[in-house]
Amino acid sequence: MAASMVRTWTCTKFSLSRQLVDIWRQHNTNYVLQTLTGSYAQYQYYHLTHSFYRKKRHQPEKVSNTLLSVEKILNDSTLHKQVKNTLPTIEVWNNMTVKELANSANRDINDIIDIFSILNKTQFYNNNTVLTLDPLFTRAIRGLGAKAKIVTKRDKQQEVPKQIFERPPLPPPELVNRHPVVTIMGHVDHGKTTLLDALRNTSVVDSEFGGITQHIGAFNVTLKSGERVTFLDTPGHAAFTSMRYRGAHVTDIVILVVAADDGVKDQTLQSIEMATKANVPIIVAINKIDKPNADVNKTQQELAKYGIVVEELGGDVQCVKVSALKGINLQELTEAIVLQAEIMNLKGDPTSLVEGVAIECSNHFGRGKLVSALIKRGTLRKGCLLVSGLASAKVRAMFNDSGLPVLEAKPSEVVQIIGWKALPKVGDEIVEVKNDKILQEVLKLKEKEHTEALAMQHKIGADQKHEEHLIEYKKILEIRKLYGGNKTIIKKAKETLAERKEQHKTEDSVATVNIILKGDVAGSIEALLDILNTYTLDNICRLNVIHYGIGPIIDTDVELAATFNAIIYGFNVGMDRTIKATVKDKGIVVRFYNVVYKLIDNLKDEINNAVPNVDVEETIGEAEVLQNIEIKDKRKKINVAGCRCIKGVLSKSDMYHVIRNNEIIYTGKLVSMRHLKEEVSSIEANLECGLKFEDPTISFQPKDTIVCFKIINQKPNINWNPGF
Ligand SMILES: Nc1nc2c(ncn2[C@@H]2O[C@H](COP(=O)(O)OP(=O)(O)OP(=O)(O)O)[C@@H](O)[C@H]2O)c(=O)[nH]1
Ligand SMILES: [Mg+2]
Repeated sequence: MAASMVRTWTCTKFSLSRQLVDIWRQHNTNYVLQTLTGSYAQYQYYHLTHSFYRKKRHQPEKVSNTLLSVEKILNDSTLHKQVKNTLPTIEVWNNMTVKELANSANRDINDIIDIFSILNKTQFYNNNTVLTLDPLFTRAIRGLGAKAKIVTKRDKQQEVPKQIFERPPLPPPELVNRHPVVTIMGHVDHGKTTLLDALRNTSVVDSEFGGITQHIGAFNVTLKSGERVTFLDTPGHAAFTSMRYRGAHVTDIVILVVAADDGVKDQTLQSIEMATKANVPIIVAINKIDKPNADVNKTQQELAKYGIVVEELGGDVQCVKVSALKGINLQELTEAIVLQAEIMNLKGDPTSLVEGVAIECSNHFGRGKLVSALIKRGTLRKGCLLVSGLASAKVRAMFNDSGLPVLEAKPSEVVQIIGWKALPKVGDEIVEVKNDKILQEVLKLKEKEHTEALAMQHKIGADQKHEEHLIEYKKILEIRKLYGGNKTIIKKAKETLAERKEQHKTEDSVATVNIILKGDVAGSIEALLDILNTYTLDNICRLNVIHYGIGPIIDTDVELAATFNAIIYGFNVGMDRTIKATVKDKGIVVRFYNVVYKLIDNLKDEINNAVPNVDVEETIGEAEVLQNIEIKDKRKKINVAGCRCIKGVLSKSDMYHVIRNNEIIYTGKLVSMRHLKEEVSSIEANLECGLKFEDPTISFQPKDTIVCFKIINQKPNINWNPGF
C-alpha cells in the first residue's frame, strides 16, 4: 500500500521513471527515502541546471508567445500578494532568548534552535541562548518564514518606570473627598460655551474666532451654591474629535448639551459614544428652550433612540431644560451636577506623588512652555519634578485659569504649569518623581524606547525595500524557469522592470504640496493633523507635512520652507518681525488663519492649483446599434453601424467608443455620419443614422452601444472630504 502511494506520488509529482519503483521493491526503505529526497532536491533545482537551460534554449518557441508570457509574469500582482501577505510578523527585541523567540513566534523551540544552528554552525544554541538583532537574526526570522517587528521589552531595568507609572492606590479610608470634573460636550453651536459662561459668569464665547470653540477650555469654578467644580469645555466642530475624546476620558461627569431647536446631531452622537465608552455618567442639558422652535420632547425622544433615556421618559438619565443665553434653570443644572457627584462619592489622594494629564500645551509669549494639566492624584507644588513622555519639568510656577499664580493644585484641579524643558504631548500622563536621579533614569529609558521605536520604523522601511527586491527576483526566477538561460529574454525582462521603476518614480513626483504648520497650542496642531490624516488622494497630489510645531513662525520654519518649497500655515500665531524680510526675499508663502476650516479650505485650493490638468471623457451622446450594414467601397467590404441615437447628441467630429457586453471593443473617430443618405454633422436623440468608423474592419452587432464623447482637459476631481 505504502509502496503504491509512493509510486503514484513520485510518478506524478516528479515524473520519475519506473526504475525508482523497482528500486523500492528491491532495496530497503532508507535507501528509497534517500533517493526520493535526492530526486526531490533535483526536481526543485532542475530548472536552474545547465541541462535544463540547454534543453530550453533549443526548444522552438514563438517570439510573440514568449513576450506575452514574460509580460504576464512581470505584471503578476499575485507575486506581490504572496510576498506581502503570507509572511506573519514576529515581535522581537534585542537580547531576547531562544525561548522568548519561540514564544513570540508561537513555534516549537526546536525549530528556533534548528534554524540558528544551520545558519551559524560555530555556536551551540539552547533555550537560554541570548540573541542579538544582527543580520544572522534577520536571516533566521526569514528562515522561519516570517517578518520581524522590533518592540521594546520591559526588562529589569524598566522596573523603575513601572513603579512610577503603576502606583498602587491608597486604601479607601485614607482617601479624601474631591470635587467633580465635568466635561461639557455636544454638537457645534448647541451652546456649550455660552452655558459655561453663564455658570461662571464670564463671556469666553465673545472672544472666540469664527464663533466656534477650537481649544479645550478648563476652568475651576465655585458655583453660587458654594460647590467647587472643574469644567472642561470641548469644541463641537467635527474637526476636534481628539479634544472631545480627551475631555470624555479625564472627566467624572459629562454634560451633554443638545439644542432644543436642532436636536440630536453627529457630534451629539459622537459625544454619547465617547462618554459611554469611557463609562462616564451623562447629564443632559437641553439648551435654547427660549427659542420659538424649541422642541424639548422631540429632542428627548431622539436621545432615547440612542440609548439616552431621560428620567421623564422612564430612564435614569438626569435632564435639565435650560437656556444658557437667558439664564433659565441654571440652578437646576448645578443641583443635578452636585447630586450626581454625591452619588459617585468622589474621592482623591492628595498625599502621594502627583499624577495628572496634559490637557493643553502651548508656548506662552511671556511664560514660555506652558502646560495645562488636570491633577488626578497628589498635590502639585513649586519645585516638583515631573515627567511626561520624553518631556520633563521642575515646576517653576503655577497659574489658575485666570492666569493668576497659585501655590498648589490638588486632585480634580486644573492648573497651568511652567518649568518644562520640552512640551509633553497633549493627553499624555504626567507623573511626579521623587528626585533628579530617578528623573534622569526614567528619561533615559523613555529615550531608549523612543530610539527603539524609531529603529523599528527604519526596519519596517528596510523590510519594504527587501520585499520589493524579492518580488522582482521572483519574477526573474519565473522567467528563468520558463525560458531557461535565454539571456536576451532575461536581459529584456530586467530592463523592463528597471524602466517601470523609473516610470513609477516620475509618476510619483507629479504633484506635491508641502506644508509647515505652526499653531498656538498642541490641541490645534493635533486637530489639524487629524484632518490632514483624512487626506487619501496621494495618487493625485501628495500632501506632505514637512514640519509642525507650537509657537510663532521662526527662522528655521522659513529655512525649511525654502528648502522644501513649502507653504507655511500659522494658526493663531504670528511671525517674528526679524524674519519678515527673509520671507519676502525668498518668496515664501506664509498664510495666517484663526479658524480651522478656513485654513483647510485654503489648503484644498492649493492642492487644486498644484494638480496639473488631465484629459477626461465627457459623454455627449449615446446610440444603440440596430444592425451591421455591409457596404462595398472600391471592392472592399466596409461595415457601417446602423443605429439610433438614444441619448444626447452624436457629433461627427468627436470621439466614439463601441461597447459590447460592458466592454469597450473599439475607440476611434468617424469618417462618415449619414441620416437618410445625407451626410450630416450631428444626430439628435431618437433619430436613426449610419456611422462609418475610421477602422473599416470593425463589425457591429445589434444591441452594441455607441458612446460619443469629447476629451476635456481639466483639473482632476480632488474629492477630499475632511469630515465637515
Ligand atoms: N437663543 C439662544 N441662543 C443660544 C443659547 N445658548 C447659546 N446660544 C447661541 O448659540 C450660538 C452658539 O453658542 P456657543 O456657546 O458658541 O456654542 P458651542 O456649543 O460652544 O459651539 P462650539 O464650541 O463651536 O461647538 C451663539 O450665538 C449663542 O449666543 C440659548 O440658550 N438660547
Ligand atoms: Mg464652544
